[in-house]
Amino acid sequence: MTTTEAGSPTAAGSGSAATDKFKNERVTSDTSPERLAAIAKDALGALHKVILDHGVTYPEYRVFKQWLIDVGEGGEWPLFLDVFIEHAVEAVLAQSRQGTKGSIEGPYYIADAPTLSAECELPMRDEDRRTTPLIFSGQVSDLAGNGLGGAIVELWHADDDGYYSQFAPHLPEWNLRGKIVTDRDGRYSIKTIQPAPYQIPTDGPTGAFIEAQNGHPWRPAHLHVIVSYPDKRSVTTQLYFRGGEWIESDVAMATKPELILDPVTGDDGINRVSYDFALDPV
Ligand code: MBD
Ligand code: FE
Repeated sequence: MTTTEAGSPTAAGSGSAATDKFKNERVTSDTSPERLAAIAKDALGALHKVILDHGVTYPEYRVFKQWLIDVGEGGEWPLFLDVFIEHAVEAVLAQSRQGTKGSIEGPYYIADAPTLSAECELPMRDEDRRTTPLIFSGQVSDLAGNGLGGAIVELWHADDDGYYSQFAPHLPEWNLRGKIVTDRDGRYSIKTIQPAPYQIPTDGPTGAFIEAQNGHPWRPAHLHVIVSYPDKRSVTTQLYFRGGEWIESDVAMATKPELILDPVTGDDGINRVSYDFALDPV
């Protein structure tokens, strides 16, 4: 992973780490040749139409080609695709579900985080303890409201500086990541901290793409979750914080009104919020 002299993570660092992680998955899909041909025809056709409608020039075409090469060499395809494309794929999936609303996974999920019991604290550093604590509790149920004991809540999020463990070299391996097993009623209560908004790294090709069109590189503060249970459809989603900066202008277009938390700050300075998940049948 790349670090600057100050030890802070760079775009090349987080980008290529996301690429290395993804490459190891060796994904497949059973798409037929006919379906692929239809999608490819429409995808290229849409791009051809944009070129004609906007009168795209040769210098612009060549800059585009160079930029595509830079995204690949910088290892930023997972970052770029998950920020700008994934929300549309999630919208397709959402059409077939009734339970808790999903959202995009993003590039920073890591499977096999440490298993934690229903009432737990995510792994964190002393520095994290000096930021705003958050107790996130709730229940996992089926669509009829029956609690699902032994359901798995995988939770991962950025720290108060906006960095994810395993994508920023200064953080312990499993910092702010956990795989929580719900109690017999499907409940959980997880102590963690308030995450900060996430800034797309500005020093790589994804950041250059945003900057070149005077866009902003921010996502609102969020928690990532995947909730699963045998013989139920798992849900991959994100939870945001009411009033949080960038909620109305998420660069990844991944917020939904149903996914906004309203934490209450206690006299002890701890933010508490409850959120329940309902899983669709398979
Ligand atoms: C993130 O933290 C994220 O959640 C997404 C979707 C893209 C980039 C960084
Ligand atoms: Fe994220």
